Amino acid sequence: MDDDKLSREISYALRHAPWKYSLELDEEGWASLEDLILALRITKRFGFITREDIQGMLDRSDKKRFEIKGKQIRALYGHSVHKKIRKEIATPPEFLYHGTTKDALASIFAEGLLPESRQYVHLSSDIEGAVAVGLRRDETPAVLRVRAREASEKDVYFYRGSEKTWLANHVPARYLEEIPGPFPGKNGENF
Ligand code: HQG
Repeated sequence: MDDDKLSREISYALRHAPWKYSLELDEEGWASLEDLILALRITKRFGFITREDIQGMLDRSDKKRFEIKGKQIRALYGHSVHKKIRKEIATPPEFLYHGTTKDALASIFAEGLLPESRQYVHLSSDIEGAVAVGLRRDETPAVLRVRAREASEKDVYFYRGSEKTWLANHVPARYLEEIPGPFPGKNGENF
């Protein structure tokens, strides 16, 4: 089983386009696991997929993207579907981190962090996680530190995504600062 391809396809189904898989998400993003499996079986690539394949992919993944509970499955973060997924408000740690492109910095320091095409802004619980997120789009990304606890005590709600991913609706620029490297880059070289 190609875990990466399966994870991407399920992300697409549960975050962005459930209707293409005849799925309906409830308020917390849950969908029927059986219906997801039936929809995946119609595709060429996952014609013989089983619940065990999906569970195995989840268990082997270095990032907790999905959750299975009984007969249901959901994506823990990343949604772009029209109806906003309800997340639990939680008190964040003192600092959270956000990895982004250097090009986005000017705009981020003007407007704060915005969700862009997703429902929530995504934040990492450690610097390493933020570096990995930033490296998806920039070989030498910028890493921001968010004064999350202070923001939550003043005017920002934070929500739990996964263990290492936190969510917010908007993070004003006054709670952000860029942290200097060096950070470990893609091929082992620091940036
Ligand atoms: C940027 C993946 C200009 C923001 C990742 C980011 C993560 C602004 C981009 C998760 C801005 C949105 C989410 C502003 C924010 N001006 N640019 N005011 N405010 N941005 O992909 O955080 O592997 O929607 O910095 O690893 O990159 O799929 O969010 O660059 O955990 O599970 O707008 O998705 O997880 O990009 O990534 P995204 P993200 P998975």
